[in-house]
Amino acid sequence: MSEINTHYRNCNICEAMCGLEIKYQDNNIISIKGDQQDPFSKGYHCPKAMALADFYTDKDRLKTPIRRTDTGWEDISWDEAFEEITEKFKSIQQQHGNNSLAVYLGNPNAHSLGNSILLKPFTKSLGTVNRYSSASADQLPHHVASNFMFGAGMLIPVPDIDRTDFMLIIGGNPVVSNGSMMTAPNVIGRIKAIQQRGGKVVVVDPRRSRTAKIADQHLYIRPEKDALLLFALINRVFTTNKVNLRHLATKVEGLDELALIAKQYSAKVVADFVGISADSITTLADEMMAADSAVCYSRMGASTQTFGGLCLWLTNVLNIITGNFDRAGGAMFPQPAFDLLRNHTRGHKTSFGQRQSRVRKLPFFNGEFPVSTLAEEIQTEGEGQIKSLITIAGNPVLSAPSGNKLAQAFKSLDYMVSVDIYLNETTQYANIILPGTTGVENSHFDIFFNSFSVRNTVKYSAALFEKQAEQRSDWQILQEISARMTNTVVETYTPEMILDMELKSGPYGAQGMSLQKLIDNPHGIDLGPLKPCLDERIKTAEGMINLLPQLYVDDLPRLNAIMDSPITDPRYPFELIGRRLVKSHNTWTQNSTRLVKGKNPCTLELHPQDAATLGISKGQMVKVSSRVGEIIIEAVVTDDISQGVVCMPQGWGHNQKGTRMTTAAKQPGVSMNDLTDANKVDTLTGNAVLNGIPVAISVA
Ligand SMILES: Nc1nc2c(c(=O)[nH]1)N[C@H]1C(S)=C(S)[C@@H](COP(=O)(O)OP(=O)(O)OC[C@H]3O[C@@H](n4cnc5c(=O)[nH]c(N)nc54)[C@H](O)[C@@H]3O)O[C@H]1N2
Ligand SMILES: Nc1nc2c(c(=O)[nH]1)N[C@H]1C(S)=C(S)[C@@H](COP(=O)(O)OP(=O)(O)OC[C@H]3O[C@@H](n4cnc5c(=O)[nH]c(N)nc54)[C@H](O)[C@@H]3O)O[C@H]1N2
Ligand code: SF4
Ligand SMILES: [Mo]
Repeated sequence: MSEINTHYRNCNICEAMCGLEIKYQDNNIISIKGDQQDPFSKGYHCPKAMALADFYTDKDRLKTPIRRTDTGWEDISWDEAFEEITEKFKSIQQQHGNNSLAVYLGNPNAHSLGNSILLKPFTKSLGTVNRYSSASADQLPHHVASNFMFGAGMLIPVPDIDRTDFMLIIGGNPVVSNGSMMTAPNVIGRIKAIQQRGGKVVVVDPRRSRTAKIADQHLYIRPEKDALLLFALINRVFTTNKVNLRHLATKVEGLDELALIAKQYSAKVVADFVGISADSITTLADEMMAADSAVCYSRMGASTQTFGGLCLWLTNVLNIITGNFDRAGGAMFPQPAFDLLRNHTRGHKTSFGQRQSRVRKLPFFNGEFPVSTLAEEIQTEGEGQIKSLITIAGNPVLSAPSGNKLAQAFKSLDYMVSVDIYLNETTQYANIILPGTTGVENSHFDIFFNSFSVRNTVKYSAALFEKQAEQRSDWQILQEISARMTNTVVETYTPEMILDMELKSGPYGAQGMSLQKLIDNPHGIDLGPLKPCLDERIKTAEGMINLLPQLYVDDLPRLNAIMDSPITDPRYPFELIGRRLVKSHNTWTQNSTRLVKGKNPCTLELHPQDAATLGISKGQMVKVSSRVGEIIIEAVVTDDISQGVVCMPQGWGHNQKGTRMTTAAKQPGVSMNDLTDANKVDTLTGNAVLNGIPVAISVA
């Protein structure tokens, strides 16, 4: 046996970019700890990091291509797999047109250096416009707001959590999720630091989440009413004449028109709908305005709902008009070493709505159609119908709304391929599964999450273990398919070559930034706190912030309609919201033995009064039904949840026969997305609605 060695890398599971110190001997991981010398995470990590060792050794993980046959799955060679796949894709495209081939991209792509770089040329080589991803079941409204207000969808303002004096968190639970569209390792420590320096943290959520529990104040809100709350806060800024644009006074368009619109939404007018008293709303606005610096941060609960588009626009507006934009302690733009906007010119024409989805006419944006439309695009006959599909690192049968319907749609495809490490709820419908390398077998660099980071930092991690002879990386798989689809030779560039070029041409290139520099600094390099940089970063034609893009104005009648006549279907009197769990990541980490043990965490929380009315007690099995489906789940009675609202975890439902995730199957849970409804979307952005789902509850 050889000696024990130490390897440093960033964890690639969630957005927090925690630095890890891994002790290993030969090909065995001995321990995984937080890297104390990582300048950003400083030793912090969560329990999921340890699962990197489990994914590496997982016996269920696929290492070679497999093909579905009438009698089960068979191993096939890479060459045979590539040959069959490209022959099928080409012949289906020849018969039904290029767009009959679709691509679905899941969340781990954003956590992979190779995929982040290769996916663009890959999808181009397929010659189809039909691209879908988990982004439209997630953060799409953030990108739409940035696109219309700042001129680029990837120009995301991030809360300067380390310097703010007042943080308003709407629909986010960063203590559990470790932050999202806000890369901040040890977010719990950073929140506590706000309090220690005399600041205040307020959480707006229909549930007393773990973040709400450590906050200074928690306001229970009715699901999907955040746009009204945000308007009322903005209204208060205008009616008290406290608009304070600071250095942005000459950089903002649409202020007067916005004031007129906001007039309609006083705290008094919205209070009953929102479920928060008018006094509490005006006090919240006054406290935010009085703080030396403040920031409003809205996340999943605000984005994956019927008014996600409006919520993310209004969040930016609130930060701007209270003087908390592009300023320390407010919302700021990161300046990443790998700058996704390097070649993005000012006044770049937006792709939003350039096309519309074929069946439901939902907007195309950033090269994608909303995932809520995928099932109908497969199942609705006619010109442009999807006939074949490739999924890459995604599990939409469990992660997309109306997951059941999507499974039916996948069954009806002429041909399907999945690039994935597991035979799971989605990939079981593929004709061929191509397994990439994962986790510690891959080199790593966070292209996306450095762009959403609360501090400018940069780090590269080499692969810890060589892949085995029969294995291929995801990016190599993509390169091979591209070459065969276009009848060209396989490209010879590697993700590292592109990374090095980008680092050298990026904002720190002149100071010697390069891949070699990062290899020489395995703990990462701190590039300092966020700096005001609006003039440098903004991509609108004239360099102005557009406070009032027309598409939001056009969407207001939809918001007003809920005040005129709140739509409630008496058959479904409860509203279902989701939750994330500390020890699971979306749908795919549940095969780790150390993450899935102990009590079944897939339970339905309901308020004691609702439980009493329905005759439900703790531990009882209940039936939850929605317009699209029903599930049976164990009840937990708790006043953490608002009356009339129920809550269950997302990412579960590993109970399907055709899958091969043996650990996950021992504690399968049920899928929340058998209840969510693909027909219920934020029609402005096309984003999925995953919260506020009307449901009925009864004893099972
Ligand atoms: N009801 C409800 N639904 C939700 C949410 C919610 O809050 N509530 N959240 C939404 C959000 S925010 C997201 S991001 C989406 C996620 O939606 P998806 O991305 O579709 O789901 P994941 O569970 O992330 O699926 C990851 C897939 O990638 C595979 N995988 C893991 N690592 C690798 C790898 O290195 N290479 C390859 N090729 N495959 C790999 C896994 O086996 C799995 O099949 O779910 C959304 N769905
Ligand atoms: N442990 C763990 N960490 C994760 C993940 C995971 O699966 N597990 N997934 C990762 C991914 S892909 C993402 S995108 C991020 C998401 O990160 P977050 O957005 O921080 O995570 P969520 O738990 O979805 O938080 C949403 C919150 O919104 C609340 N909510 C629901 N409906 C409403 C509403 O109508 N209004 C308001 N105001 N609040 C509402 C919910 O109660 C919940 O507390 O987490 C990432 N981190
Ligand atoms: S918080 Fe996220 S990045 Fe950090 S160790 Fe946990 S899963 Fe990994
Ligand atoms: Mo996500």
